[in-house]
Amino acid sequence: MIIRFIDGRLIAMPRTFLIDTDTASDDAVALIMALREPDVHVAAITTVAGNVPVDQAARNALYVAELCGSDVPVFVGAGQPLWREYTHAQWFHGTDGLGDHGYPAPRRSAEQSHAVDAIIACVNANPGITLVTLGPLTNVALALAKDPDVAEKVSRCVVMGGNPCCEGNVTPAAEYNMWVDPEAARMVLRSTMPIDLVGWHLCRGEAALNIDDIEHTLASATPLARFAIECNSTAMEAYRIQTGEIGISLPDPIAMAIAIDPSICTFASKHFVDIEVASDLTRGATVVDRLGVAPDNRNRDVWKPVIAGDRQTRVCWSIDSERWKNAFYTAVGANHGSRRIVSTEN
Ligand SMILES: [Ca+2]
Repeated sequence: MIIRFIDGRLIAMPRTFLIDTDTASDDAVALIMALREPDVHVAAITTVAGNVPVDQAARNALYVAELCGSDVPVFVGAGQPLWREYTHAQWFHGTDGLGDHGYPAPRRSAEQSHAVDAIIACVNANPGITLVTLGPLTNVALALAKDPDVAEKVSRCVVMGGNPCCEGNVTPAAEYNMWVDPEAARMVLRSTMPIDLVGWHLCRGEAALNIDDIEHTLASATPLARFAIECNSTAMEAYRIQTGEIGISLPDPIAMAIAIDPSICTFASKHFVDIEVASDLTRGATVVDRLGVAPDNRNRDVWKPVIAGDRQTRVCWSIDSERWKNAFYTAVGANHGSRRIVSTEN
């Protein structure tokens, strides 16, 4: 909540969010969290090719908005990465990105404007806005290229993406959002926007919804609770095959929870961060200067473009899983009694 002094009175106003998404199953839950949060006004949703093709992403975003009773405008953006061949992740989320349960077409259509122009217009109309990115960074990179002043008008950019100092999920070296369009990711991370990086490592282990959490969610029997679990059915099985962990891993909702309540991130630190674009082996890898050696003489030339801006990325290393899950339960109407997390580790 933002407190403004208007006409001699203190007025509490919701914060304004702009969400860029490749709307698949975990994005859908993240959108529910933002659209259902009383302290947040979602000014626009922009869609990008990623987990699913961009038109499917827009359709899914419109459907989720409809479930939430929201008429937020949805814009269609880039249909492919800046230079790379597009690679979807329908193997993880289902052909429609929502587990292929035959959800009906949304009643509304996407807006006519391109998402890149919508980002520029929305940021200029709402200086100080919070930008939350849940997919490849193609749209945001294009917006920054077209209007560099956008960077200075965003007060906080929460990026779901990357694998800081850990394994990747789509290659051994990289997380999907960074890997799909590494050049765009590099452009955004090298911009002057204040970035909070929420990597995929934060959605694993006890942060994933386990069987008890899923049953707790379904017990509430709200349409949003059922949808949130159901649309992630394919993703749950893909996650089991990928990691051996049984549960629903929700990277985008965790990023959204941190965007809404920064204190859900329990430990973060600022570093120079760059994305690998040259190597086939490590394409899209998130390189974090965790020990602060980038400015040293032996590294300075390679890191010069990153260091030159003197803008460091705030990397989130850990979260409060109990509070994140309770934020999720509240958003989908399943908060019938707060739950304590019981570790399933031996
Ligand atoms: Ca996503």
